[in-house]
Amino acid sequence: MSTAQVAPSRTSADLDQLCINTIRTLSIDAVQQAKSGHPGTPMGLAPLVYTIWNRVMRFDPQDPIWPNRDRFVLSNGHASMLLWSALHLTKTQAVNAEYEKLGEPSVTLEDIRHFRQLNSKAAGHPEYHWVSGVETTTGPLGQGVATSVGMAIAQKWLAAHYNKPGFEIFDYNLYAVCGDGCMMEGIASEAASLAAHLGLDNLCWVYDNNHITIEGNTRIAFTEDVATRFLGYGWNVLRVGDANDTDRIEHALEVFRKTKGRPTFIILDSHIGYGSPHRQDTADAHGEPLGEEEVRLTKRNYGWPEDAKFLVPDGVYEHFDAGIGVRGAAARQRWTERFVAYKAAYPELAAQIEQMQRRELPTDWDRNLHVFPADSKGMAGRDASGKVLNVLAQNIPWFLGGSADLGPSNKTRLTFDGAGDLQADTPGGKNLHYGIREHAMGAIVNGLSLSKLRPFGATFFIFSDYARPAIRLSAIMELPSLFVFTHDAMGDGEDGPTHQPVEHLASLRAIPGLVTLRPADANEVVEAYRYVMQLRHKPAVLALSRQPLPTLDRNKYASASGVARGAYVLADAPGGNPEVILIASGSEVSLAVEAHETLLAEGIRSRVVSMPSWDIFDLQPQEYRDSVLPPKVKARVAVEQASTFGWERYVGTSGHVIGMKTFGASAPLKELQRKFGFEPDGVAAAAKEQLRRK
Ligand SMILES: Cc1ncc(C[n+]2csc(CCOP(=O)(O)OP(=O)(O)O)c2C)c(N)n1
Ligand SMILES: [Mg+2]
Repeated sequence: MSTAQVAPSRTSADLDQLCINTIRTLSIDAVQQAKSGHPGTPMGLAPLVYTIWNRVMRFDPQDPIWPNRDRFVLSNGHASMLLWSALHLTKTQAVNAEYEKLGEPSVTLEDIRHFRQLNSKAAGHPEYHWVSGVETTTGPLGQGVATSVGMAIAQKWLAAHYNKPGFEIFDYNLYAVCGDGCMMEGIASEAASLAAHLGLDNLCWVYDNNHITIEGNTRIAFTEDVATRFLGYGWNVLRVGDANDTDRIEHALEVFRKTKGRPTFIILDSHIGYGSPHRQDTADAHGEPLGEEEVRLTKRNYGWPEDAKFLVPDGVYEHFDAGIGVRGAAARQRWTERFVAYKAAYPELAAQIEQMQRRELPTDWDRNLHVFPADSKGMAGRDASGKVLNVLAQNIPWFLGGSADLGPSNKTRLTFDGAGDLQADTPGGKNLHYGIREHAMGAIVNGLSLSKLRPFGATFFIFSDYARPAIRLSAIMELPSLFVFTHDAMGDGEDGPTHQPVEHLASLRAIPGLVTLRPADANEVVEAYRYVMQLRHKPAVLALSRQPLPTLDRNKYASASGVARGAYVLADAPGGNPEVILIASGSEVSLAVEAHETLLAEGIRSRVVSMPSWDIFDLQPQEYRDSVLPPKVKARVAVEQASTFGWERYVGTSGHVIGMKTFGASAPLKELQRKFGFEPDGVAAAAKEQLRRK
């Protein structure tokens, strides 16, 4: 049915209400059917989502990856039915991982009928890589809003680099919806503070001020003045007193779009479970189905057929089509024409945009990467990293990043001409200053990455803990986010146990899909970067040393290109028939090499395996893995200045692990190495002990 056929019998306001109630009832029915999920918030926020999508957002459902689309983030991810309804009713199209349109809807009514069931696109929470039209995975409260700050920084960065007079290639806005939970989580505060500092006037958060969380009314734990807090950050704070008033919502969103120099925060007073006679304004509306009888009563309240399930009344699809459909298609059409002309005028810039969208790298992206000569004094991992970062950021125009206030220690500063600082008045800078906000940094890196830039964030390895939830999400989302963590072990000895990572490698290695690399010398650092830059759908963590590590003589030992296989034979017994294997990563590799030389001199056939990455090694064919760690050689010693947790998988139950079983201590590194057994003699002795027991 066309819009023209529907319109005469109903006013536009009727149709608005019909669409809003469709979102509500789809959500109610889906949760009821699944016997699991959150009906109340979609019931309260349906008018908001309707207004953003159908009246305001510049988004073409026919092409959900159009680069200049407005982005919508549902930070209160438990209200996922809002998003599934919006994607379904707008007939947003599916796109695959290779950015090809599949000619099918992203979310079908069948998916909604199977809400929260295996293989349904309507999953429990919005999942980025799984459903087209989901801009970021949400569920852990606070992550969505923090990620939206990264997206907003990215928009400004892209505009600064690619917009030209007469060619507004990037001028999109970011809308994030959040609830009390997001407001309480610290990450939101970190991100909000930075967003205002950077004057992100392309960013609008709408706060669902419904006074309800799981345990009841927010008065039990959350009584601060949120408006004053955001005014303090420097946001433009607006209030809409009635979540059902779509005109007021639309007006507030208009004020947002006209506001320059600061982000906008809209406090929306709403009622969770709106329209449910016994559940409205109660915590029960948050997390459980309404129940059959209450569903009926609620539908009666909405003037909805009481027994209808998953009903999309005539005129609803058409009304969305006439709203977001027409507006989005026209906007994309105009942009596409603009881009054709832009391509003619600025072919190189246009080519960059196209490569970036496909997550490709420019040709010669790895030119001028260093080859470090052998040097027994060597170089710290962080110093080698700093040199490599400066090459990569020049070769890859959209590579950028920074540190959480530890740039001088992380050696992450990009120092070449034109790199610049990213600030409110210089949004195209390549050096970000996240401030001491590791958690928001992780989410912002993800937001930049979702916007197709190649970003990195840095801090001490110990503080990866402060960013871990965002790192985990980068892995779930399959984003090529890069985390550069220095001071990877006890290298900052005197700082003591609060600053010495122990369990961090094990903990990050346990995250599925995350590549964790701990390079052994300057050339391994180069190869580690070469590997991670080629990842299109995986995040990576680099754990780098603070202290100098000898640069190994690659004429004598194997090439560092073995890093690309996760582990490789660095030094071997004559003839390649070892009786004992020493496995190490990072700073302990040179230690293992020293022990190896001693053992060789004593006639013991040892092999050294440098193992910068478990994750990459585990991806290699069995044949390769067996060639590096021959199954018949049971005498094995692993050395790593980190928790011993998990090393059995490489040394076997009879092997020996020299690692950390306690926290470290405050003392000069040399003394710590002695105290905790990280000395060549100890490694050699462990190898001999292994052989004796054989
Ligand atoms: C980091 C995090 N902690 C806890 C939860 C579990 N959780 C899901 S929803 C929720 C309550 C959220 O309240 P609010 O944001 O006000 O949402 P509303 O009930 O109003 O929809 C909690 C605690 C979570 N998803 N993420
Ligand atoms: Mg709430």
